[in-house]
Amino acid sequence: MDRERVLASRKKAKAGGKRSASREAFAAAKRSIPGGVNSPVRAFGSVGGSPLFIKRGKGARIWDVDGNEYIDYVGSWGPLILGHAHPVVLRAIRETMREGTSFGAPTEIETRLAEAICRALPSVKKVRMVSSGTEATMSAIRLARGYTGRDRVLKFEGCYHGHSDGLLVGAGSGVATLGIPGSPGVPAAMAELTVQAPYNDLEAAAQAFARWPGEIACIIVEPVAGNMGCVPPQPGFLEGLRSLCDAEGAVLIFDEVMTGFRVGPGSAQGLYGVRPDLTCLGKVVGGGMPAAAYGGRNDLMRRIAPAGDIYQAGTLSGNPLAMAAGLATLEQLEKPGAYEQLTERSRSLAEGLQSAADEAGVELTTASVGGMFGFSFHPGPIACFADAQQNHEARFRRFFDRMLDGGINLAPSAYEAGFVSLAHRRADIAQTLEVAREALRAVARIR
Ligand code: KE4
Repeated sequence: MDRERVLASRKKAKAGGKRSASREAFAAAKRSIPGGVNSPVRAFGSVGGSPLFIKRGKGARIWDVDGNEYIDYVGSWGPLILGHAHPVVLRAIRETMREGTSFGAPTEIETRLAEAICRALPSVKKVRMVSSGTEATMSAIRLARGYTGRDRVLKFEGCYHGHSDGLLVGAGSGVATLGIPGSPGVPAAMAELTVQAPYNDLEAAAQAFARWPGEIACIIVEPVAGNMGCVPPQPGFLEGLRSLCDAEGAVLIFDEVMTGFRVGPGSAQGLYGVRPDLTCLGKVVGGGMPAAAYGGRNDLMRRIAPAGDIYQAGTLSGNPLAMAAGLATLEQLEKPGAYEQLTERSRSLAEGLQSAADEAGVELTTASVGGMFGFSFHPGPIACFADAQQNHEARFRRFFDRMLDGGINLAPSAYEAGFVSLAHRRADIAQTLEVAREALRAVARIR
């Protein structure tokens, strides 16, 4: 988006009528959809105001129903790693849908995507397709419990693995704590089976095993935490979890729904050189269509029905249109330089935000790993959820608003990561940083 168009967009933004159509659409949606959205974070609850209703996307940009243009760093929360409406992905979906949309019977395209995943991730010997990340993690945990005969699960505060009952838990008191229901409707009996420890705290993880010896079926972890901003693993953390699981006979599950094919060609397990027993995937592997997966060691996966006795199923699992979109996306990512470009774009954005904040005298911590990034209005360091919670909410809201007014669409929550795509050019990053410099000057006025 060149400067003139940005100025025009910003002038329009100042007109105040900028988002009336979105506001009307939101009012209409709330009459038939809870909260007016089909997933809570979209409602702008933590930044206030009315969410954008999106009309279309193309490349690094989206347009709302008022016709405003934005450089987009949400990218549907990660799947749109090639950018919106990529021609190769659209063509793959179009050609597939000519033959039909779904059969409830095996199709060869499912095998092709499974083979592509197994080629990319050496730890994954077999993989089962499902339709959402929630299904993937829920199924991987059921598999770990069935395989080990144990019931408890160890997760880390601030990591989000979807909304299945056992994973919607709040943090109890203490270091390694039994979960308490994180939502009405989650039975205490389910929540209690989930033990939580602080992210990056190996000692606390070890304490959990000491406190419940022989009871913990698995550790599930985001190898880069993307649901409390963007919090990388400290050196030795993932390796330590691997050793703990080996020593305790527990299954190590990497939830790579967000990091899978996002942080590198071998995902986070390839980037950090730690081999999980099971991997959960989503987002990028569906290329913007509903698809996710879980897979791993043969001796584990052979327990999954109908090969084995641990049940999991899904009407639209392996949907041919989603497989086509996922395959087309992974094929584009195999092109030389793709991950170097994604990494360069998100790093230059994070570093640019950091220097702009330093210039404005605003305390900011930024991070980037591969094609994902995060920032928090806090001096840092940020190693766990308790650190992430120090984010200055009012400053985040002011920043979010000024960026949106300037035509930059960021995640409407400080606890989300941001995403670049192969469609983001250096000029887009430069434009984003120009808007950020002004936004940060406004933020500096908030004490
Ligand atoms: P879904 O069920 O939303 O497809 O995936 C759940 C999930 C599992 N694991 C990780 C690491 C995830 O980040 C997610 C979902 N991510 C959120 C964004 N942080 C999806 C956005 C939303 O909830 O609307």
